[in-house]
Amino acid sequence: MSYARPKFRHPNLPKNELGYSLDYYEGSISTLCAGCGHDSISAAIVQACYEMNVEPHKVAKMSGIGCSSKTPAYFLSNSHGFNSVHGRMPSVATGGNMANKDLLYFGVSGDGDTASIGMGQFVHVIRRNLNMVYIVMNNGCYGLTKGQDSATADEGSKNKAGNVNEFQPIDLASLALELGATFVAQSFSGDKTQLVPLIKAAMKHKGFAFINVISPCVTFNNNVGSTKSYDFVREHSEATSTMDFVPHKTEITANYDEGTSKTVVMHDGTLLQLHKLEQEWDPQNKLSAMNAIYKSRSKGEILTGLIYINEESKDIHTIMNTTDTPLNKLTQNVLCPGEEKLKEINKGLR
Ligand SMILES: Cc1ncc(C[n+]2csc(CCOP(=O)(O)OP(=O)(O)O)c2C)c(N)n1
Ligand code: SF4
Repeated sequence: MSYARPKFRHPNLPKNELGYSLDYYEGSISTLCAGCGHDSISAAIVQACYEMNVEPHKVAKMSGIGCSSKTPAYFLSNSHGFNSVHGRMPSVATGGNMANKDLLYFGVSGDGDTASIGMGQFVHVIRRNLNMVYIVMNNGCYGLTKGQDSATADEGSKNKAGNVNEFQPIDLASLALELGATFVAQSFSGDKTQLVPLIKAAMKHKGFAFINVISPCVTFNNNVGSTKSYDFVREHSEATSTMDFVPHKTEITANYDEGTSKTVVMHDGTLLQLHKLEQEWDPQNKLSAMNAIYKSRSKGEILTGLIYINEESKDIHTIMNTTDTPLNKLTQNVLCPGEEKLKEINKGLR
């Protein structure tokens, strides 16, 4: 069941460059549990799309199954959406993207959806560098099916029933890095200041942009002993840097000291300004990104922020040399060379 929002809005609400106010980017009223981290992530997506002047009809929201995968109903109600099968979102997104590369693909998944049933799909969508934003709303449990431990639950972490997880977790950020993801970030649902610029940068990245967001499940995994609870994450996260996202057309006025900040120029000229907390941090160095993740993990901390970016990234369409015109817009006379041409081709094969 979905609930409609009241239509009335104050006429003087601020508008973006397209003339839309923030509510134009919202979805139905959420039916998730009050306080669920996933709702904060939906709000961050709404904010990022509003501030980036995204045309909602040029967005495709893709998801699998889970509380997390329900969230596309709660943001961008004026966009396209496909709520697919558990763990199968990447292949549906790949199909959509191959047919129409002109849309902005937002994939939303859960740690169960991605790290268990969907793992095979996840690794291949990274390998292919599909041009999409892929957000995992990671709560370390299967929220929708009543809180069983997922494959990202930390070893020694306690669930609500008091059971301790004995298995090693799958670290999605380092796995994504290892598989060649060209944009890897990590954040916390309760940190909108960090999450919104990360989503904006991910939208601008040409290739697979992965954001692993720790998103506490207030109903089944917010207890003492859980490493995905609000308290634990607030006390144990360490940021790589703080960042500003500067759109292409905006004059750069921010001052920053050389040696403590780094500017990453994205393929369309937009800028990411990283204000480093760690002197040696270089988000374009994969080895240092790997090291930083391992270092944080060994201290029992969660590394947040932009962990890695490769601006030389070649997305699947560049690799496959597809036509500039999206495949779904090619007409029959372009696709079919005609009888005479076919005869000629066939002759050459005899
Ligand atoms: C093929 C299939 N297997 C199992 C299920 C049952 N199921 C529904 S959601 C879910 C896990 C959800 O966990 P997660 O992806 O972490 O999302 P969350 O609900 O925690 O946001 C499972 C196992 C299903 N719907 N389909
Ligand atoms: S069960 Fe957990 S993940 Fe699902 S809506 Fe409730 S708080 Fe969120």
